[in-house]
Amino acid sequence: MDTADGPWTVIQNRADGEVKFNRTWEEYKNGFGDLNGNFWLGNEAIHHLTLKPSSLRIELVSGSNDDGHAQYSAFRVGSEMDNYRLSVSGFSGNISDAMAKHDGMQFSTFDRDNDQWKWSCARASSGGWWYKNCVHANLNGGKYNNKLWDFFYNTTQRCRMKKTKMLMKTIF
Ligand SMILES: [Ca+2]
Repeated sequence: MDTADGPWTVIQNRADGEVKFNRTWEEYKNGFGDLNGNFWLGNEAIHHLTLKPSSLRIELVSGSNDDGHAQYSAFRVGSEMDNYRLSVSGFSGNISDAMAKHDGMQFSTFDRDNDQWKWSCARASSGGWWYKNCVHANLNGGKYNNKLWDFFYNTTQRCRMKKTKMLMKTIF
């Protein structure tokens, strides 16, 4: 996909509520949805893609139709043995660095709880993500209107996103 010095590989896209994101560990592992519409590429594929040095770009559209983006110069997803642990750093963008608090977290789904909360963040949010305790950014919330980003605007703590897209590219 050609955008902001691409080519980038889209790893997540949610433009409408056609595809449900409340999925099992195996589904998040292997990917689901429609590559021409709403989908999660799959943790296994993302892990393998990020074996090479990679960057991450997140493009959001708020409920008020404002565009925002966050970019991370370093992005890596660990192996399944490490529960697809997230590493993100090197933030730039025009919204807050809401992913920072998910840096270093393992992936969780409703059937596999690897978060740091006494209950299950994935069950509470109905989607798989790198939860900590629980959500500062979560683009995979199971309910379509439950895609969240902290401080998308300076003034409001947590905003619901209308559209979300996550892209990655290898750094050559
Ligand atoms: Ca837990």
